[in-house]
Amino acid sequence: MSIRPILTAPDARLRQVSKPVETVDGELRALMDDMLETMYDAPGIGLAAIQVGVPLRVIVMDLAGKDEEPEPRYFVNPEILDPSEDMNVYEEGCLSVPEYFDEVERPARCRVKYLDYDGNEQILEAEGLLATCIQHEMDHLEGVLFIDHLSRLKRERVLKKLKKEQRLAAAS
Ligand code: K1U
Ligand code: ZN
Repeated sequence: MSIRPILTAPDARLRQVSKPVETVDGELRALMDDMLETMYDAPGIGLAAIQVGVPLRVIVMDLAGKDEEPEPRYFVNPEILDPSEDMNVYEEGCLSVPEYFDEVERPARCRVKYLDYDGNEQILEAEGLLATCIQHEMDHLEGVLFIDHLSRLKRERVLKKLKKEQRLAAAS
């Protein structure tokens, strides 16, 4: 297993639409293992494959608290079914938009159809942070970042700050 570098906005690769996985095999499981290790190291509660530069429809998540047993979740080719009409607001962050958090409104509940780590089809009823996080990660598969849900003014301010930080880091 290894920790992979996480892409940071405004890297154009984060805007790609990820492709469906054809087979859940050893190579894909190695990618999911690396993604989970990368997510734990960051640390974060979710990660989409495109955030480590791999344009495949794969997500890992773990919402267990600091003092709880790890509860890794793997989603291959996830699809959102029946998003609820009632909405929920959560202050989101993103490992590809470091050190910025803001409120995003999303459906409060949804069902998710996906393949698990072994390639078996599963359906999950999601609500609360699980629903928020899965929708945030599904956005990554479409090349969408949580800052795209904010006003243009806020988004441009965040991107300008990130570009400046990247310029300064490259010059040092
Ligand atoms: O970049 C990502 O997609 C991961 C992101 C997931 C997420 C967070 C909050 C709402 C929706 C989706 C993160 O994990 S940001 C870091 C974070 O939230 C966190 C880090 C350490 C402990 C607890 C939370
Ligand atoms: Zn994110």
